[in-house]
Amino acid sequence: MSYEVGAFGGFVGATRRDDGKLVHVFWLSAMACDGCSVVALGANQPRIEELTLGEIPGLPQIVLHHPMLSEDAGAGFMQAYRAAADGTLNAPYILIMEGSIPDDQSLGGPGYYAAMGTGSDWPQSKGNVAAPDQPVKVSDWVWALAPGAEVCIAMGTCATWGGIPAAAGNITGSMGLTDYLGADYRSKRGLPVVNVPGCPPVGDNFTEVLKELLFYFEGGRGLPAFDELGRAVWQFGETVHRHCMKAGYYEEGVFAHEPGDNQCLVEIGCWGPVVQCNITERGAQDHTGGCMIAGGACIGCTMPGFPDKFSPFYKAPPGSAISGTTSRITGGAIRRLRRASMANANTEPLWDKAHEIPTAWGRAADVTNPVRKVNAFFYKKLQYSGSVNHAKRAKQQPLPLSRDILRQKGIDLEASVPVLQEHLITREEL
Ligand code: FSX
Repeated sequence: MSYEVGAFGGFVGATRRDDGKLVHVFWLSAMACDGCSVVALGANQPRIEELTLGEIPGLPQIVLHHPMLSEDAGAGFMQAYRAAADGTLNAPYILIMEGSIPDDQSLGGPGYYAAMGTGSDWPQSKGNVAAPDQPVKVSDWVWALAPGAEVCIAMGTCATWGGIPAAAGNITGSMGLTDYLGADYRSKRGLPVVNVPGCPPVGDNFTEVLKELLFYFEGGRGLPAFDELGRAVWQFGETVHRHCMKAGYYEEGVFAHEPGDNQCLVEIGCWGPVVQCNITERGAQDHTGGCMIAGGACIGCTMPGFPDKFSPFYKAPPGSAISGTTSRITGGAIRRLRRASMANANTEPLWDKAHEIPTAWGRAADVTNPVRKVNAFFYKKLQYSGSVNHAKRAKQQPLPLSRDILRQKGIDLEASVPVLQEHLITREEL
């Protein structure tokens, strides 16, 4: 029996595009917290809706079959899964795995840890895996659907490397999709499993990979660059630390004492320097949020070793003792030198010449300080060597005659409200 393409429900609200170009996307969920579904719904580069409505030029419309998002339920919902597993879908499809896959194939009976549909939804061409009224293991759907898929995408760390359900002490024998399908697995298009790790992953990382693969399948672009573990190179080729907004603190040897502190979090358990993840440049959602931006240490959730190899959480990684101490020594010296340059750059050439900073905002820098003057002299020598010396040019400028105009006009400035009595922090004290 064959089914007309587009006869299945799919995503709520999707109408069929005129050109009839469709790719079905089958979502399977096993040992998961549903976080991956939530972040996929929050993605916006591209949005799931843009894909399901077929709004991206050059891409086919996708028909998303998702246990929680599809209009259909029960046997109606399972109809498309059955056709795909049976080879009668008559349309290309992609398999998305959310959550790790439990070792329930080895239980030797009807016992299961994660199931979807019943035996009556299962294609008999694939053998008999469950009685008509009994649940079908998700692990059965995976082995039945993976070989015919254009590509299998493991969504989230549970699906990629096993994640939390595969942590030490678990009783389910859970594993990632790559482990379940084995080293020889290739999709219909010849691709090993594509991995989008993160617990949960950045939603945009998933929709972006899906979009790039669809472009590739359509012949519009070459195969996206994936690393030796099937991760998108442009998403996971850099470490958290390299793009972290707190990395400058590390460089200057300044460290946080507790979560939420503004400084580098490495001494309170941040693994960012060795973790491959793009959350520091992409944010959690809509280019906002994300672990370090929210003051939280990186606990390595995108990495194959997560969680066991990154525990105990919030204890400084052993390697940070050496790198942190080195950074304190070298970074501390660099920080002081930078502060001196910063103090110099924080004064107008006019103030240097007039030997005063005309501000009532607390204690401004003392431009007459001899140490500061000597420092500025040598700094400028180096800075302008081989070029135009703007410091000299600025010195030759006459002082503006209308400087300090209120005093010149005899306006009484003593009657101000005393709001500035509190101690203001100067830049030198930062
Ligand atoms: Fe796993 Fe997905 Fe961690 Fe959750 O559903 S990747 S537990 S945050 O998000 O599978």
